[in-house]
Amino acid sequence: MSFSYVGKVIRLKRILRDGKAVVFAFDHGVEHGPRDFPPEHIDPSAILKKVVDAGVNAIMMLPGMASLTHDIWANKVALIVKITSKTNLRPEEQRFLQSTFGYVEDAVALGADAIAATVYWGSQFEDSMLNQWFAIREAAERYGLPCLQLSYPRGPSIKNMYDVEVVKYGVRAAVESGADLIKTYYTGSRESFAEVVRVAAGIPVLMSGGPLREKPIEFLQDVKNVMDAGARGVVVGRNVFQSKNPGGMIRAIMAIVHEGREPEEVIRFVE
Ligand code: FBP
Repeated sequence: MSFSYVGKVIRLKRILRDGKAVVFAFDHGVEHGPRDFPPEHIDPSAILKKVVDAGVNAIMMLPGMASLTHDIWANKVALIVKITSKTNLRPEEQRFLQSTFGYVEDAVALGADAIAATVYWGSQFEDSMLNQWFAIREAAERYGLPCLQLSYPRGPSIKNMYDVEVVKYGVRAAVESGADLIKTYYTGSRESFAEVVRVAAGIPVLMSGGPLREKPIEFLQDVKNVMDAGARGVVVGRNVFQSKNPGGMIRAIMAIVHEGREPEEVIRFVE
């Protein structure tokens, strides 16, 4: 067995302890800008303390944020370092491209358990993003680091990025590009998401959270649906840090993902 294979297996297990995971996504300061954060969570340590205390499995952050907040999460949760990003300040036609936002070596130095990188399948910049993905994957392989791909079909020719056929295409492309974990969009129903899981052919699929749902129970229902469809968990940001009760949301999501509980049962954690 190669050392890097063993490293990957060990690190994946730190994220998917029982084969499933709840990951807190916290890269929005760059992807959307600080206006995404409610005033009480402008201070990153405030929200990170809440999600860590609530027992989240892993946090996905850009390198600078991981460095800044290490005293809060270190040795308590797994760390996924995302090394591609973009701002919404760039011209609209350039937003279907993510740029290098750090290196695999930065993630290694920070003690990461996995690398994350986005691929906008269908973008006019798909070719550059694939070059970036394979460079990242190659370096990560050397260090025994699993790669999570944010498989996001997006571009001028993609009319509906939540369409099941489009999401399936992106997920299958993620599998064929060697992703170890795949994060993608919810397709709106348990049945359609089961098709997404099927095309992943055994590679763990995690649901991407999306914009804040009007009522917390609606998001919890989405989580239940994807878990029933065979997903291995969720990567959620806004539905937690924009919630009135982020710790309660994490507890409720954890109970659905790890214990198979019903949304109606766990909504009391949030209310
Ligand atoms: P959310 O749960 O807030 O949707 O977070 C998931 C995520 O992929 C983040 O990692 C990223 O910052 C954001 O969504 C990207 O959102 P957008 O759909 O605007 O590109």
